[in-house]
Amino acid sequence: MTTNKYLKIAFALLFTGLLSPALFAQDKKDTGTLTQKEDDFYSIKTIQIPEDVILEVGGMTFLPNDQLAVCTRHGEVWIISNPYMKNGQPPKYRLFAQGLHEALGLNYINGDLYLTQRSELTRLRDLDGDGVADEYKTIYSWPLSGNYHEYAYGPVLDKDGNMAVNLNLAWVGHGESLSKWHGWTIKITADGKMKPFVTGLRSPAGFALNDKGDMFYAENQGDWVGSGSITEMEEGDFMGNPGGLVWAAEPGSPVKLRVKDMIDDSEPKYEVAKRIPGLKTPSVWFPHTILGVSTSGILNYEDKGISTPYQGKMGPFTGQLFVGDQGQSKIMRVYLEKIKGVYQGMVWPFREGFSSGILRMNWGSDGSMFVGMTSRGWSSTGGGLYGLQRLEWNGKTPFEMKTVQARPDGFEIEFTEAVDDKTAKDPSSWALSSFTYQYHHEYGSPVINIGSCPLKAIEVSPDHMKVRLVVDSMRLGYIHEIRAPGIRSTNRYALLHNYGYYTLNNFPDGDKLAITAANKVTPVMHHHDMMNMTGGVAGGKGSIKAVSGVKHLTKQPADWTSGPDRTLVIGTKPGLKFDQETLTVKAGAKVKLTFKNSDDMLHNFVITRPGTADKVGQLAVTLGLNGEKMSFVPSSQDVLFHTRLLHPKESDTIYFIAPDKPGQYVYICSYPGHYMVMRGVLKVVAK
Ligand SMILES: [Cu+2]
Repeated sequence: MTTNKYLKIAFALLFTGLLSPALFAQDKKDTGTLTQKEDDFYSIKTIQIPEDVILEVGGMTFLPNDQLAVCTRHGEVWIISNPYMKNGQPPKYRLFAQGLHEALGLNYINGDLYLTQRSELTRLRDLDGDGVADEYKTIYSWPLSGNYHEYAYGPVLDKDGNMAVNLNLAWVGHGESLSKWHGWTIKITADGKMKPFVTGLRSPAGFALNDKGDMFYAENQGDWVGSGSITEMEEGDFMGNPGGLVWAAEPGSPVKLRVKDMIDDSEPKYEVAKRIPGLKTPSVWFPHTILGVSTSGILNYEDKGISTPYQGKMGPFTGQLFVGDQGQSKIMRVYLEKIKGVYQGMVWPFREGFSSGILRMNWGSDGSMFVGMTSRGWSSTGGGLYGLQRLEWNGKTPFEMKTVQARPDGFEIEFTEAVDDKTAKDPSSWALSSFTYQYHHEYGSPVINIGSCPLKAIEVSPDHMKVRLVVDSMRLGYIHEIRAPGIRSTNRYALLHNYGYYTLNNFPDGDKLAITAANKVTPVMHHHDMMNMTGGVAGGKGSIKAVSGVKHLTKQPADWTSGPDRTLVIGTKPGLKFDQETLTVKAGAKVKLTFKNSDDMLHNFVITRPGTADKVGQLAVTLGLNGEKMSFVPSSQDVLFHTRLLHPKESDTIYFIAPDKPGQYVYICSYPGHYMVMRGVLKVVAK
C-alpha cells in the first residue's frame, strides 16, 4: 500500500492551503438567498421503548393490522401496537418470540412471519392464538464456523416468490468464507429447495427490490470494497470480494468465476471488470464518509407488498430508493436509471440526525418511514445504543435535485421547483468533478484519479424545471460529483442539498446538444482543477531535526542521543476502543509511541489540545473526499500529534515531545464516526 504517497500529496495540499472544509461548503454569501433545513420538511419522531426492552433492531416488518413487528440482535421478536403513538398514547409492546440467535432480518410473507437467525431461516407461528409464537420452524439452515462476523440477513421475497437470504463473510483479518454459502445470496424456493444466486458479497446487511422487481444490495467498505455502494444482483453475478468463490464450483452454483481468475492490481473496479467477465461493478457508489460509512437498509418508495403492505409519502421522489447508514445515522436518496441494460444513477443526502445507527426502514400505513436502529456495539453519530424513530413528511416540497440523468454529452438535472434562469446559466453556480476507487485486497481505498469536468454549455428548459449540462471529461466507471451551490429557485431558495454523486456505467444513445452562442459557457476554474495541478507535488515533511511543530514524526530525532524518555504502545479493542483509556507522561518528556491496529476497521491516533477533541473529530468529517489522503487528520492547531490512518494489522510509530503544560490531553481516533467513543486521555504530569 502506498499510503505514504497519499500522505505526501495531502501534506503538499495542506501547505498550499487548498484543502479546507470551505471547499465543501462553497455557498455564495448572497444576502437575497433563502435557505431551507431538512427539519422544515421532514420531522423525526421518537417512538417510546419500555425501559426493560433492549430494542437493538435487527429487522422490522408491518403486519396487516398496522402493528409493527421488530426482531432484535438479542434474539427477541416484539410486536408493537400503536407505533404511531396516536392520540398521545404510548405504544404497546408484546414479546412474541425469544431465544433466537442474533435475528437480523424479519419479513411478513404470505401470512407468516419469517426471520433469519445466524444459522437458519425460521418461520414463526402462533398456533393457539395466545399472541405468542409457539412454533419455530426451520425452513433452511446453513453451517457456521463460529466466527463472530458470520451475520445473516433477510428474507426478502423476490419477484418469483423465492425467499432470498444474504450471508456475511467471516472476518479473520480479511473477509473469508469459512463455512458454506457465506459471502453469498442464497434463495429458498416455495418448496424449500436452496438455490445459490450470487457471490462476492462482503457485508450485505441491506437488500430490497426496486419498483421494477430487480434486487439490489448494499455493501460496506472493506477488503476489495473501496467504498459503500448499492448494486443490482443478477443470477451468477460476482460482486467483488473473492471470499465466497471457494464454493463457486459446488453443485447448483451459477457463478462461473474462480479464485484463480482474480486480479489484484489496484486498478479501478470498472477497469478490472473489463478483464474479468462476471465481475459486477456498483450501480451507485456512496462516497465513503460523505454519504455514509456503513450502508445498510434499502427502502423502495413504491414498496407495496414487498417488505411492507404500505407505500411511502416522502415527497416527489416516485420510483426512488432510500438507503440508511449505520455509522452516520442518516438516510440517503437514490435515483436509478437503466442504460443499455445496466443500472446507474445518483445519490444525495436526504435526512440526518437520527438517534442511533440505522439498520432498517419500513413504511407505515400513513406513509411515514419507520427507522429501526442499533449501534451494535460500534458507535454511530446518533449516539444511542438502539432506537426506533419515525420520519414524517409535512407535505411541503423542498427545493432539491429530483433526478439526474446521463446524456451522451453530459447530464440533465430535473428539479422539484422551477430554477432561476440567471443562476442556472452561470457556470460558477456549478462544480463537477469525477473520481473513483481502487479494487484490491486492501481494506477500502483512497479516492483516486480526481479530475475536473468543465461545463461547455448550459440550457434551461422552457418550464424552468430542468437544466441540461454539456460536460467535458466525463469518464465511464467513474463517480461524478455534481455540486450546485449557486443554483436558486425562482423563489430565491438555495437547494436543500446542493450536491450528489452520479455513477456512470454507460452513456445513453441519443442526440448531443448543439452548442450555440446562447448556451455556450466559458469554463470556470474550480478548486478541483487546482488540486489536480498540485497533485504531483511531493511533500517535504518527513523526518526533520526540529521536533517542534511536526505532528507526525516517524523517525527518532538525531539529537535524542539517549533515546526516548518514555516508550508507549497502544492498541485497539473491538467495539471502537483503544486498549488503554489513559496514558501518562511527564511534561516535556521525549516520547516514542506506537499505535497498533488489531481491529477490523481503519483507525488513527490523534492527540488534541485540551478541550478540543470534539471539535477536531467534527472537523475530520468535513474533509470529505480528501479525508483518506489526509489520514482524516484536520489541518488544525488543536491537533498536537498523530499517527497516519492505519488499515487492519498495520502499526505506526511516532516521536514527539510531551507538552510543557501539565493537563489532560484527549486522544481520539478521528476517523469519521469514531471520535465520540474511541478516545482516551494522555495525562501530562509535572516533571
Ligand atoms: Cu477509529
